[in-house]
Amino acid sequence: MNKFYEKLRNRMINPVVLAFCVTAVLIFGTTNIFANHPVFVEGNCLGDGTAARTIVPPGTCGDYDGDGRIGTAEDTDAPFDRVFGTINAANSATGINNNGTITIVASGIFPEIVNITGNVTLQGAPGVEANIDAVLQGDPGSGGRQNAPGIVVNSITNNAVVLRNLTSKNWTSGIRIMGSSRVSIDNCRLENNINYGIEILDNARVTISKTKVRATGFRSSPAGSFPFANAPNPGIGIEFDDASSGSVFLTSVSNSFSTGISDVSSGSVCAFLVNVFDNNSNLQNIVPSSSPCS
Ligand SMILES: [Ca+2]
Ligand SMILES: [Ca+2]
Repeated sequence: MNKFYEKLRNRMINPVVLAFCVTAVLIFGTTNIFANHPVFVEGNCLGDGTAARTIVPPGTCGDYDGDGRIGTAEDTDAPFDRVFGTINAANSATGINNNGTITIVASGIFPEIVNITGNVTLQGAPGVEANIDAVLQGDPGSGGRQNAPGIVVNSITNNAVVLRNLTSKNWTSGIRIMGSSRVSIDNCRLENNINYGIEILDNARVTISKTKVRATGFRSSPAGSFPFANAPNPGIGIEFDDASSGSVFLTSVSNSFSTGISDVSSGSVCAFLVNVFDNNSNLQNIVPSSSPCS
């Protein structure tokens, strides 16, 4: 009889082992399952301050899924609901894990430095104002953010990054692209960035289309007022540097402190149907093509 119970006990799963297995599945299994799946990011309909980015009455403008949470509260309630309140949480291991599509589904100001290192599409849904802005009213971090670039892409050759229907403003560079990144910037707006609207470095290849770059090098802020007290460095709308290459199509660059579109790279840069006005000067080393870039 005792031997019977001993055999039975040996065939039962040790409760400690069982608990470990369940925990491992919860931690590792679900994370893997949800990587590379599309996720949504809620805004707060451009409301002011930081207070309205946590718990809100359900149905508050921006609360896309109606659970009464936006901002960081939406990041932490149940990460696997695929709805987030910040871009960085959406891009983290509990979101797409730098591999997939992030769609911003409610208008908002996102005071976040966004680092993209994988195969990522970051986009505002049609009609949504997705404003990645160093400045958030009432947030003491605004001063520090204004001394940093906003969207930084540093990816590899075989990844394709898409930035679509976004605004990036009040940074040192609105968008900085590095490494061997392959990036498409479509229908974006860059405003009041001090050094560059779009800065393209290293071996990156970038297609810019239907994009507007405004007032690069002009801003009054705690980080310094430009260009009066602190000259921008250099205040160029779009620049291709190092060995980068790319094309600029149906794009407008105006009111830059320095050059509108500059090519100082060793790679090839083509511009077709560009509108440059009120820059100093409008174009450097670029002769607009009379036919589509190929
Ligand atoms: Ca919500
Ligand atoms: Ca959530």
